[in-house]
Amino acid sequence: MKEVEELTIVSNRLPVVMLRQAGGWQVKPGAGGLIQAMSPILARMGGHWIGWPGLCVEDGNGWVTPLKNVSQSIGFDMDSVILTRAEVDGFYAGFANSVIWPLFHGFADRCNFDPHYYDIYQTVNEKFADSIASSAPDEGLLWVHDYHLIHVGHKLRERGCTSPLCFFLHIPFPSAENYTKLPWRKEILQALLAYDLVGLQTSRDRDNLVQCLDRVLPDVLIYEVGDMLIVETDNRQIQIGVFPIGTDFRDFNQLAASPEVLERMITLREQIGPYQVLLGIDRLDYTKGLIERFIAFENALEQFPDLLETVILFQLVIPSRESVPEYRALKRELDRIVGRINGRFSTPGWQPIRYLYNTVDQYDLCALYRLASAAIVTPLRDGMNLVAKEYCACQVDESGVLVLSEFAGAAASLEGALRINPYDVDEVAHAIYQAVTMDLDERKQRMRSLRRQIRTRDVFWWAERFVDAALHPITQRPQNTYLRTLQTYNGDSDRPAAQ
Ligand code: GDG
Repeated sequence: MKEVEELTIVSNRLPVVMLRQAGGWQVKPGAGGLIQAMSPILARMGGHWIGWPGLCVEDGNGWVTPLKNVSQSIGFDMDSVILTRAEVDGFYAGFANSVIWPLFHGFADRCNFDPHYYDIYQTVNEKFADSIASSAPDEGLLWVHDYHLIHVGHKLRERGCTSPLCFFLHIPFPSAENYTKLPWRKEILQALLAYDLVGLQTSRDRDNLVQCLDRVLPDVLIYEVGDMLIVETDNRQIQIGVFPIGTDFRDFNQLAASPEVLERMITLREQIGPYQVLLGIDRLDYTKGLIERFIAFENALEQFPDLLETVILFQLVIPSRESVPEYRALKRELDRIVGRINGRFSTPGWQPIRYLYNTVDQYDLCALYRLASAAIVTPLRDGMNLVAKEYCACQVDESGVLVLSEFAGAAASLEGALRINPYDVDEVAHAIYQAVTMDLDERKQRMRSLRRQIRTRDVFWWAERFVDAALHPITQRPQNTYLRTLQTYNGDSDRPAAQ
């Protein structure tokens, strides 16, 4: 990583959110997987971050100075791309979160393929490209993140950029069966091929991408060199690699053992009572399987009466995409189900679900991770899921159990978790029971193994491998070129992550 002269990160959101308040602007830290992952990388390597600070042209000025001040205190520069309210609606709520997000997570029936959204997506990606062209250094590494900005590389190429461009997709890549429903399936793949390196979370995602290339752009040549796939088109070579994202293990581990976190744990324990805690932490999203999780917990309470008045499910839901009507509807549905389950099982001194719709600071986050006997991570589909890894990193006494969906990217690389199918509420109910009744020896054995894997493959390992691949591209086609064809990638892949 030391070889990089200047690193520029580009993502839809900056790691801060600007909020207008009486008398000025408040700068709050942002939450989410991409921010948790990239902040320590930039803080360690230096460089700068280009993104949207969550405000619109219509919100007026006055935010530049507070943002610059924050840049100085967090150790890297930030440059803002400011959008109009109409752009935010069409690009963010529209194309990004009503087309790509559901489609790439396998929920094609939730997509709204409005052509207008695609036009605005292009316009906003152009705005990002303009901002990069005017503020990023000519030398150095440009690393674009995630599904909001797939077209940025292509727009930069249109502006004459010849520097290396890299892209990492934090969410899954869908099976060809799902992907090919996209009206802009050709354009999106062509845009991806404008980068020099495309990184994906799991080999399933990579295999899916190859299937899609094979079907939609059959003229490209695809071959394998070591653990990389190379795509050749228009006399260019594009590397495609698998880079499972990690967490900042040492930081979480240290923080979890700190006196501040111990103090928060004592307070939380007083507030929660003497019950075993099952923990869920998720952004508000239908992909996270929240409704299915609550129903599985209800199922567990029905089947295993010894859970009554001994165990609680503590669910933290981070507000997300509140401008998208579907997310507001999901929030109402969650409120209703929690109310129903609590109404049904509560006793005067015990309530089965503690549900917070809010964010907490890093100390409370670690205190919750440490306090919980088990983390219940049950997404229906997830690129990776950092909550699963952070939970283990905070288990300094190695006594927690991880219940993990086989449809999370994390399941492909974590041995020691109780793997479940999140749609099978009976199986999840049994896993919950197994987790709370597991003896200490087995807990420790499983957690020790999980922590070893997460410590070795932390977020710096991830970034180093990615940057290394970007700086040392494979330029030589091997003698015996091994073509990837449909025979080697047989069958669409919406299957669970392989172990
Ligand atoms: C995307 C992909 C992939 C949550 N609540 C608070 C808080 N968080 C932080 C957690 C964690 C992050 O948010 C959530 O990360 P996930 O990975 O679980 O999910 P997404 O946001 O959907 O992330 C995902 C990820 O990108 C990285 O590639 O793993 O699959 O969907 O880091 O700690 N942080 C604080 N307060 C909270 O209340 N401080």
